[in-house]
Amino acid sequence: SSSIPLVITTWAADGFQQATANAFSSLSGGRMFALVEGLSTCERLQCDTTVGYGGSPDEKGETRLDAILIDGTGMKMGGVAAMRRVKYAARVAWAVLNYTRHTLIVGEAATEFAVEMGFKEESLTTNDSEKATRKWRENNCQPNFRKNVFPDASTSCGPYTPNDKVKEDDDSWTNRIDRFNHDTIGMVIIDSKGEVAAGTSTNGATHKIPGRMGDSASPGSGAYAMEGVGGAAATGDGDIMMRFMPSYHAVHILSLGFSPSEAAAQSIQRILNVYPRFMGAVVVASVKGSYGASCTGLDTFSFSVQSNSTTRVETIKCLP
Ligand code: SD4
Repeated sequence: SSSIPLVITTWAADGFQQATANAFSSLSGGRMFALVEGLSTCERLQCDTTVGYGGSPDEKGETRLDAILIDGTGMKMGGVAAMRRVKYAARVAWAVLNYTRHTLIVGEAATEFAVEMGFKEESLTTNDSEKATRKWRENNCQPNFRKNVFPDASTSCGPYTPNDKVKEDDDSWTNRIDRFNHDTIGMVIIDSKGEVAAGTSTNGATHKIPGRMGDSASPGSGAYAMEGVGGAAATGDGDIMMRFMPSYHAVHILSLGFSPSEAAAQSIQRILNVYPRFMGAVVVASVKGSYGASCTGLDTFSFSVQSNSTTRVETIKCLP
């Protein structure tokens, strides 16, 4: 089916469906407002614990947030990365987009900017994220994003013993990280005039090195939107995916006249050619309201989509 307006969102757990529904019902406030409402729904609900506060603690046990908003019309963009101590990353991204001439603000300074803009500063740590950090330290800090054996002053682990299940020459998450613990919200919106917006929000990768920025806040990687063409958003192994700008790539393929599903598949395949075991998915929508997705590293991938009064879930088989 293809009709507009349309909202398509990575993943399909309840929170992601609610985010889709909230975005759709907020469209009267404009596509960018709808996008922020959608993404911040997941931040509030801590969708699958991988969006918003209290999820994916870094090596120090702290949660940091990445988010971006892109308006295909006029190519407006705003985002934050590795932002500490502020819960609503998509709303801070909105402030970057609307109240600055910048595109991305990162780290500690993103927190300062947010506070200046009136956002509340608070800890993002929860009992659950503390427990995850404690368990990780008890497990000799495995899985670990550090490749070589060297003292890690930032944790109590000291020099760590590489997990022998880990193939040290493989950069992908597949061997290191719980496959299901990475469910960034990525959303593409086509409004009733066929204008496109896309964005993401995530707390990134569990036990990452503090300050690691993933794909989600990176233009062209986590999301992309092109006026008159469509938009895309990605989820998965961000450290790998951001090397390929999969959202930009998918939208580019779409602009050549391929279908959204074909554009998504080509984008995923290009990464697979280099990293045959990465985990990731891309959702794509055209300004006409056709949509599709592609994935790898999982058997199937489910996404949420809405173009009439009900939010539906679709499931696709992933590329081998
Ligand atoms: C990241 N891409 O920070 C995010 C995580 C993710 O689904 O998408 N999870 O690497």
